[in-house]
Amino acid sequence: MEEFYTSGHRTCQGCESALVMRDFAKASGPRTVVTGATGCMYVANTSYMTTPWVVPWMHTQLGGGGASAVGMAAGLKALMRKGKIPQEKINVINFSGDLGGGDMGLGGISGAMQTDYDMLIIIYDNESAANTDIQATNMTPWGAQTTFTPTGSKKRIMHEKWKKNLAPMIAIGHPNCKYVATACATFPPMDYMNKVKKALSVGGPTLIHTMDPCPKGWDYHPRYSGDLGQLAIKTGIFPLYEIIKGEVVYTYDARKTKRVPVREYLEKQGRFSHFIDSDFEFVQSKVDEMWNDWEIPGVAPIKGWLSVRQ
Ligand SMILES: Cc1ncc(C[n+]2csc(CCOP(=O)(O)OP(=O)(O)O)c2C)c(N)n1
Ligand code: SF4
Repeated sequence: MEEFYTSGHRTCQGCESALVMRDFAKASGPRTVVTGATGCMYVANTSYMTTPWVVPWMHTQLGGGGASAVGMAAGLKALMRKGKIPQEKINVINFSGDLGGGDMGLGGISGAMQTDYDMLIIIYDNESAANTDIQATNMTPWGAQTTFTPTGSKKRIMHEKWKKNLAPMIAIGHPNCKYVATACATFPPMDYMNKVKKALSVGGPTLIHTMDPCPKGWDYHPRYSGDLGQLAIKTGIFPLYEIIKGEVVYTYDARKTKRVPVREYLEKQGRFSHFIDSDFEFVQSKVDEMWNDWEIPGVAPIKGWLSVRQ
């Protein structure tokens, strides 16, 4: 397969977000235009006269992912209608990070998901605002150390929130969005690229949320990025699925497979080096709850979120 994200970037060694870029470009092919929100994948991917992008690429503001994709899709449609460019399928893809897309740009992405334009939004999730030196976002996992949430002698756990559950929120709240998926660039092999292809062929707005190990922010040697992605899936802490027209399809079924203890994933990362036994046990209990007690295992705890007053 031809490459459309090649050499010339300056992301860290072992950066899985860079692989998320490379693989979506490979899967979508040459008839693709890309918009990228501010973040590592903008800053480390472009300096004056240097870029790995072979397909047309545009930077957009940190929270501007959804609006920029709508604008691009609408612009292409208008140019085709006026006969200024040939009628053909051009893939419109935006990538936004967990802060840019999952927090700041969520309103614009919500708006984009209710349009009729064909576009794919990829939320690449390295679980921090990595570009500005690893600050916590709402997608940072419970207990992780970041520059906003360092451990201390008085308070060991500074980040006490559970990770925002982005993909189901998009799927449940946006009836015009026919395809939502979670993915990891390395595991299972080809799964992510197949999901990109599917998202681009389904029609209308679509979204993929990827889990991206980040050696700098998670504090581990770059050689372990692939292992950590795989462990995130095998422990069940990051569920893998597609939601196609309202139907959940597990692409790694952690209900049926014996889950690896989550401690094996957490203790390989410096950001959790302050954990004591009860912290590992707490995270394990939350992961078990996701898979054993949620109405849609690993995806949505309907009764856990909402109840009806009797
Ligand atoms: C409106 C606005 N606020 C703050 C910034 C500074 N800033 C640039 S990149 C960034 C972090 C982005 O984090 P994320 O979207 O998670 O992407 P990552 O850097 O992790 O790839 C911030 C806060 C900005 N560019 N624009
Ligand atoms: S800080 Fe993390 S996301 Fe940013 S370039 Fe380095 S490995 Fe990639």
